Amino acid sequence: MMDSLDARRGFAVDVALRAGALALGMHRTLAPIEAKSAIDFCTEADRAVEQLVRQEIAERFGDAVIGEEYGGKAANRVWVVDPIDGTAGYIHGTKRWCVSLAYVWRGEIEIGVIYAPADDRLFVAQRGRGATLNGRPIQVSGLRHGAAPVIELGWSERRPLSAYCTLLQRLTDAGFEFRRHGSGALGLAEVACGLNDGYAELHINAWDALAGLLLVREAGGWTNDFLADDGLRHGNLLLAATPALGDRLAAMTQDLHQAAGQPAALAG
Ligand code: LIP
Repeated sequence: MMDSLDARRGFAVDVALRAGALALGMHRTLAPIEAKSAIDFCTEADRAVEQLVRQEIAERFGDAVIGEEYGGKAANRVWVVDPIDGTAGYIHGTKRWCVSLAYVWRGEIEIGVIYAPADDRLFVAQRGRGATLNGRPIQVSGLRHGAAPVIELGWSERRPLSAYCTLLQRLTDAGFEFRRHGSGALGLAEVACGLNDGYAELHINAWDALAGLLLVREAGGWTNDFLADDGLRHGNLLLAATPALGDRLAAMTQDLHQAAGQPAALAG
């Protein structure tokens, strides 16, 4: 299995780089977008990138795929794919978007790759073998900066805005700074390399989160058990941080996650 994991790691890096290049090239001639909701959109690039990744996985390994645009079913060997995470940023022409791929074997996240083509940042992690940014090892902040912790928050319509605002209040009461950038995958990658100290979202889908979760863990960080309660199919609360903040983030969010709505169904 180790050979197979090494082969899948190399494959994931290669296909993420090519998928990112495809999305970058398509931005110049982006056709009208499809609104999934008032704040959730899909472009032809989202679909083209996911189709590319699916075809390459089918031809090389034949593993199952769960993707944001075409859904899918869990299996012992399954890839979980967000073709463009940070779609709003992509549509608006910012650099804040990425391709996110995770490989899950028997319920464990074994490989995570996040590639942000617009600023050429390639994040790679393999379970038990560390995490890198553009080939260099990365580590969570450890709060070594000595300043106020910075937490990136994600939000979607799957949880009430009031719960998000309550969390903002709790963070500021605790003396934390907060940000929102619209890509959960990149937010997690930046926890892993110490550019922020934590990421929280009251509900997020597996395709946004799994690669980044492995990056944080392999960079010495703490995360919640996202895959519990069928998180792979239904999404879940997402918490990731430098270890010193884990318990505090959990205490600030558990009631908000449980109190708000039902888990979202898997797309497709
Ligand atoms: C995004 C997530 C982010 C969330 C956004 C959006 P998308 O995914 O990565 O965490 O806060 O609302 O869902 O839609 O850009 O693939």
